[in-house]
Amino acid sequence: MRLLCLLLLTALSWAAEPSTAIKLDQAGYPPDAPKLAMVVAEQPAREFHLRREADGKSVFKGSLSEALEDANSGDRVQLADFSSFRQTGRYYLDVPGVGRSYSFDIKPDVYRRAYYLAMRSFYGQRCGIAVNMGPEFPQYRYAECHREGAWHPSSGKEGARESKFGWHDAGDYGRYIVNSGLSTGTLLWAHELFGKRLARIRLDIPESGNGVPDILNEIRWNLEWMLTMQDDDGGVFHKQTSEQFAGFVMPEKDTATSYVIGTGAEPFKGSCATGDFAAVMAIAQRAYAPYDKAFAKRAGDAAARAWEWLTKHPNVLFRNPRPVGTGAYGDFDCSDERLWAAAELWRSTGGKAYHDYFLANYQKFVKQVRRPSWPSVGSMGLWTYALARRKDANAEALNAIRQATIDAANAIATRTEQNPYRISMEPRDYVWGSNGEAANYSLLLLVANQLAPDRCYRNAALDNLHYLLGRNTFSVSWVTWVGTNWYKNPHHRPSGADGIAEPWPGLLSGGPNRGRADPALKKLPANLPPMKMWVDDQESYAGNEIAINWNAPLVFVLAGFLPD
Ligand code: 9MR
Ligand code: 9MR
Ligand code: ZN
Repeated sequence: MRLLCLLLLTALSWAAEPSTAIKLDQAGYPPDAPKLAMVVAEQPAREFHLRREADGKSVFKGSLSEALEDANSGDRVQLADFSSFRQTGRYYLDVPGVGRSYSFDIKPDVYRRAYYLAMRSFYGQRCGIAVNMGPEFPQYRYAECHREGAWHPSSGKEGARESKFGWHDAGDYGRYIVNSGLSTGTLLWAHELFGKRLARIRLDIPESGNGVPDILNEIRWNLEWMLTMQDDDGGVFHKQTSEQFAGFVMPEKDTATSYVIGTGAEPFKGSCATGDFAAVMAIAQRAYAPYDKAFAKRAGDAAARAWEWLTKHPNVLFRNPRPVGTGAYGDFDCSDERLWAAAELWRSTGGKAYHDYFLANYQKFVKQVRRPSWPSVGSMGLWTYALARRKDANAEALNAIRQATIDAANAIATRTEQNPYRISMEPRDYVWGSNGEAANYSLLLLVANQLAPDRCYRNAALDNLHYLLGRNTFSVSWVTWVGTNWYKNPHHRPSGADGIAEPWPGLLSGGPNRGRADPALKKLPANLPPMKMWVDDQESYAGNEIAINWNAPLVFVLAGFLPD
């Protein structure tokens, strides 16, 4: 009898191991949102059950769609649609002949935990201060790092120099203004657009409880570093890193000098860095005004001085000076950074020179509205102009921006609805950091939703989030500690060097990279479809590194789907 019970129990789906053939958001779904899962099986399956995790009871039953060929992954995908089921709880899908899925939640604040971890991961990137992730993540800590700073010969100066503040860029310990700029700007925008709901969320960082929203407390750490990178003449140095990448050691064990690195020739500062800096400091000026007037003024003054420098040096490009081998973030065109700076400065101050510059230069960018990325921030400039809702705005410019954004969002939303995995990604989008591209598609859609509210934009934005949290060919959650089957081996020095098996929390993997630009990816079969070009291997810096410019749009999107 006992044996019989045991046999019966194991035959029940809730006792079985989850199958990666069923792909869904492992965090889950908000009750009022569409709810789709994907099934990729050798033999097409016919039906599915939604079952309560607690007792395996079927609460919803549906038919699977016919199988669709997916160009991104090469998978044959069937859809399980349980959108009409709205009851809060914890569930799994059971597909007869295939297996059961990972468990997931349906609830209004289903992304709250993911937001907390993803935003708090910036604290785990802090440079120049001891970091301790606290009782929930014991041993996840390091001592004050990279305090030995100096001017690199390429900066036109010499000698020692203070080194403090900022976030480590990624899996490496460099700090790069260009990438910091878009990342910090994106987070500041999350505060501006969704700040009411975010202000209540305590991030358990050293400043928590000081009366300032924690998202602003965390961002301040990086702003303080960016401010140290501005020269007396207003220009901003491109980056601060060691000459070469460190080995896989903890931050405090990387004792190489942290150099302020310049272009190697007059004027030593770079225009893209200075433009990003001006834009971000202009946002900071308005974001911090209610909390710290002196800091808001400091940021605003720094932005204005950076702008002045930019008018004299509009296109000084940065390339790594010899013998520097760290990240280059070498942009070819700084006119988009300058447009963004003009728009943010105008939005914060109403200054006529900024407005004139914007109006004389925005049209080129209206023709190419696109998701932002570190070398391409023109749309940020357009959108902030439209989101400013200032009385002195030019009606023609507003209409053009609005219409171009709606056109872009319509095309993306339509494409997303037709994609078997319900993602905005096209095969060519699987570049280095493709998961950041997916998140930035959602950012575009959520901004469009601000300018012209439309359910389709929100749904498509949410679809890309589902992809990142498990609804993909690997059934992997690309955010550490979120969902069940999250990836384990990011190219992230603290995760690799701390002696703890599990990686640091809240980190988004760079994602599939069709360019196979690292040794681990090169070991994969060459003809894999782009979505399959990924491996959970620490050696894979082109597919499985983490970076602040990928986590920032993730935070933005998660914030967009938190309840008010
Ligand atoms: O760790 C580095 C990572 O942050 C960069 O994105 C990547 C590409 O620039 O380079 C990584 O460093 C590798 C170096 O380029 C080559 N030798 C191995 C290093 C660590 O894997
Ligand atoms: O995100 C960057 C990607 O767009 C580039 O193709 C790649 C190679 O230049 O560099 C990426 O940025 C890395 C930076 O150079 C160094 N820190 C880690 C970044 C993420 O891999
Ligand atoms: Zn550091």
